[in-house]
Amino acid sequence: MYRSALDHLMTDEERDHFETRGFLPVENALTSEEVDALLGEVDRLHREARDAGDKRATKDGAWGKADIVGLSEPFTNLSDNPRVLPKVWGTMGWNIMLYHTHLHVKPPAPDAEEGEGWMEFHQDSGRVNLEMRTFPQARISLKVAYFLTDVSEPGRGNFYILPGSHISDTIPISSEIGRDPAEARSEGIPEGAIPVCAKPGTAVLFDRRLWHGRSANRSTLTRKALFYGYSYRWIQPKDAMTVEHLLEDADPVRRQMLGSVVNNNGRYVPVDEDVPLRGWLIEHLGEEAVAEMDERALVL
Ligand SMILES: O=C(O)CCC(=O)C(=O)O
Repeated sequence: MYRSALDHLMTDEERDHFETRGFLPVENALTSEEVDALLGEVDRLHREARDAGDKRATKDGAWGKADIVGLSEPFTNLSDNPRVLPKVWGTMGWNIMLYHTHLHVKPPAPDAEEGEGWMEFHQDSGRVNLEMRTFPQARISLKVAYFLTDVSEPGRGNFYILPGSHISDTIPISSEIGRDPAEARSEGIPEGAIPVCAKPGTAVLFDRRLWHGRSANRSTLTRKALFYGYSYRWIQPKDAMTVEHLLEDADPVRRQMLGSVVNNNGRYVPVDEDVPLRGWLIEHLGEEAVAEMDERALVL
């Protein structure tokens, strides 16, 4: 873990924003070099998918791919991004790991019919939303959206959110909860939903309970974005998390983020080797700060 992470600890103001609104933008989460390298990787994978005959990976088609973290170094490096991970542990504590990653490419569709090109509003985690019968539900995970292209104006396929909906007991729209969201029409946008506008290199953390979707892209720019989901270590990964080949050489905190465990019991009752992040935080911030973090994790 880079020491520079200590310069990006979550402030009380940021925590309050995340807790009350359900999301937190982090500008300059990526350097322009990192953005370029990630764009290169996204374009390469898109090309490879097209060459392999993936019908969705056409020039004009929206295309996505999951389980990207182990596919190349620029993707792997985001697992413990020192400008972002401190915000994740700042809200969830140290017993965390990456449990899902995906990328999405959304080309312009200027000829689409009015209202087309949306992704249904949803909360993340499918059946959890049905089977966890407490209101509000527990957070249990969050995602970090990385925007690689300029979505600083609406109409560019922006990520859409309903601020505050993560702790509201009302379901803002009729939706088939527990199913993966599909492409939809814009009729299903809850009142009060807003586009997230962001420059390339911006990260946006969002609570998995936050109602969100993806909007139509009527601009001339293809939108390219990455999504990194962090959960507690006792959750099942949402994709294959193909990372075995990275573990031997990974730094201990990165190994934790990639989901390495000594044994399954350590997911629930971790020993030091399971959670090097805890040791790192004690070393750099002290026992008291880590105890405070535990207190916070208990109440949220
Ligand atoms: O691509 C987007 O803007 C939304 C992605 C999304 O809904 C998700 O990761 O759950």
